Amino acid sequence: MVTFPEKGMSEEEVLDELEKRLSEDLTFDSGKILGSMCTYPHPLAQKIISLYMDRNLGDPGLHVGSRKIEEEAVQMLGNLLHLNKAYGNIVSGGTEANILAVRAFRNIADIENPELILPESAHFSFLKASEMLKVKLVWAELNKDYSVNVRDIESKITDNTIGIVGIAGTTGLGVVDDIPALSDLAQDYGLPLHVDAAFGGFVIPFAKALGYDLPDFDFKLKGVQSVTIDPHKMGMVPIPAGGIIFRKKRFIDAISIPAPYLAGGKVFQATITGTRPGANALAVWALLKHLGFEGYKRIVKEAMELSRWFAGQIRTLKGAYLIREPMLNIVSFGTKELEKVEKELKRRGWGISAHRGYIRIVMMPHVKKEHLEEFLKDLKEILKAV
Ligand code: 0PR
Repeated sequence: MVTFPEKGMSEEEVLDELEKRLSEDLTFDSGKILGSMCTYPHPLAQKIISLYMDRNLGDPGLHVGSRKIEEEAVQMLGNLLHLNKAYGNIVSGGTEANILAVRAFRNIADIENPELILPESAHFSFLKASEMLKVKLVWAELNKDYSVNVRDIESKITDNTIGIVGIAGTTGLGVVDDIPALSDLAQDYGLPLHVDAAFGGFVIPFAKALGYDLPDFDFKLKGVQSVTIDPHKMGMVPIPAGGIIFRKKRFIDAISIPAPYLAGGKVFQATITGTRPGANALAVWALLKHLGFEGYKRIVKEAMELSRWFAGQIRTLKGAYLIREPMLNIVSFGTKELEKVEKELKRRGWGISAHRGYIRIVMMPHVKKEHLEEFLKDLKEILKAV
């Protein structure tokens, strides 16, 4: 039984115990974490968190400066996504961002049996949204290339449809759906389109600038009404830092709850969380300012090149095969005897994720070629033995 401590331990003892206990954790600098969408945060962001960890964006009347900085971070993200004026918040992650988009669509539609149409490849955060908001999920089929089948989406539109979801960087394969076609469809039917670019939002703009051929996915497309874009994934900001960006004020109005007694007077909260970290929003602002478009482009260049190299290596392996050509910096592959291979890779200390019948490798900034070479050596050995 774990009991509430009667007497306190010294600071040193506590830190010692933590250090010992956390030796079980895999760390990003070990080079062993290959399947995560998070990474070691940028040193500047770490500094900012430790300086400003007392700031609470739930009470913006107290932390007026922090609130203004959050607002600027939202505007910068909006601008990256081709919006002149953005509405939104820095939130706890992609899950909260997706829930907020569904909530806005549902509240605006205001119908009895709301339905949301989304790709079979959508992240499980929409299951949470569905359960909490009582919105029925209508799943749309995927094409052979694992992008969503736009015609199948169209065939599923009914009077109960409150909106459509497209994904720019799917969780498993990093596939970018045909967002331009989804945007046209949404406009034709007068429906809002939400783009889940939790992962891709910090990759696609920079990859496009580097010359990679990727579809438009953001507010450039008139049907897109909201975008999830997570700084705590490829943005290199510490957890928690997600982003929800809306095209129009009416979406944020639809999810705003008054908190009139707070220091700021006329305060509204359009987030799920009440008390929420200001420091992470400040870190988003700081990293966007510090790295700039050029800085993120450099990070994405390395990640994209590494992905192409790794995909080429997998192609030459006997007993392994690519699920599809990578679009972003995610490479997923299947193997013979997948379960055994996965188990053995994990036993050898590799932090990988395997689901839906394949192993997913995410070329996050902490993943270097030498780590992948080690991984491939192990993989080859294992494939020979099974
Ligand atoms: N949308 C997409 C497309 C995602 O891939 C994810 C998370 C989310 C939304 C939800 O974001 P939050 O987890 O920030 O709420 N995708 C990762 C995944 O499920 C999350 C993750 C991150 C998992 C790091 C493991 C890990 O080590 O794979």
